[in-house]
Amino acid sequence: MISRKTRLAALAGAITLLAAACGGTDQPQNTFDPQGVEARELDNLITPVFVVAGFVFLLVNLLIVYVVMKYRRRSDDEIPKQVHGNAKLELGWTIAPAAILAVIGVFTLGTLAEIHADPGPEALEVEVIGHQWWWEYRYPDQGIVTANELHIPVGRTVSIDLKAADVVHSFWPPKLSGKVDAIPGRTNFMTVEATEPGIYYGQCAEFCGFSHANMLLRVVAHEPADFDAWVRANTTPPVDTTTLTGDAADGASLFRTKGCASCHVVEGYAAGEFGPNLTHLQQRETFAGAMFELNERNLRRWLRDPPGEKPGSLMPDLELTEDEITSLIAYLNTLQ
Ligand code: HEC
Ligand SMILES: [Cu+2]
Repeated sequence: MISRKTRLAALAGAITLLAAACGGTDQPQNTFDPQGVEARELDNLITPVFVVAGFVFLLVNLLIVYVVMKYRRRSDDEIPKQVHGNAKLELGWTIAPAAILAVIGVFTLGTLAEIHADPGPEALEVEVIGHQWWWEYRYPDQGIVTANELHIPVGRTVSIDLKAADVVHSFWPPKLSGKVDAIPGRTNFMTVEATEPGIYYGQCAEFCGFSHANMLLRVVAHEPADFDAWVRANTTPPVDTTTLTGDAADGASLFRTKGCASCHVVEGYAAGEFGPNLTHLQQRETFAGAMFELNERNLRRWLRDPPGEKPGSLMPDLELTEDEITSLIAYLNTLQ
């Protein structure tokens, strides 16, 4: 038998560990460290509600302890006082929580209205599409289609139309906003506005299959001028494949013969719509659902065996030789 004291100590230890995991503001996905307009609105609701809930929690638990101590059986033949109902008490503990919830409800509706406010004509429109297991970002006004990293300017509302290509996903950059589900066949709506430049981490927050845990995302917030530069880099005309030579030219033809072109778009060269658009691949810092840093070493490992690097990945192992991979990487390097 494990003694009662040991069990209590173990429980206390576990709770302390759990609580410690929530602390600190240096954690990249800490929802209690809001950095965006929407996240701050949510935080302004959550913090007071949490204080009230904490107070109720303490009160209820103190009362339980008090009642347990006061009315405990003191001897074997003692029968506690028998009571049946107490109208005053019962009314009290029905009305008090109802009143507290009503107040919280009013503030919740206010916050909902704030975060669902019409973003206005100045907003940047982005379509965010969840795929198993990566995020696609489309900027209809700029004509950009990219993946993994959502680039936005600071100080401007970003109006997001949220969709899903296959199953339900959930878009969640905790420091910028709450999570919103991406559901096949419908369009959900959310807004995001970063107040400081920086990289904000997030991830899919709705279990969506084998590599759900590897469906990461990044929101990169730029000063407006830097954002414009990013837009220019991602709208320059794509490489003219006919001008390539050597390994890059071999890679370009392998891109078609090995079937890459049936799953990936490279503007003007390949029109597959299944995987991420690769037209400006080199503008990204990460790939495969922001799981890997984009560099030659990681790309080589990826092309050797995608499901080996990312369990369940829907890009198959194409059994490429090392030489073919070298050529393909030379070609991918031209996708600036
Ligand atoms: C059956 C469709 C399919 C084929 C064929 C295919 N891919 Fe992919 N590719 C995908 C999918 C899906 C992903 C996203 C995988 C993930 O993140 O889980 C992907 C991801 C990638 C990425 C990372 C892009 C990013 O931004 O995340 C690169 C680079 C890539 N593929 C290159 C290639 C090359 C080169 C070939 C040909 C040798 C190829 N792919 C063949 C479907 C395919
Ligand atoms: Cu997902």
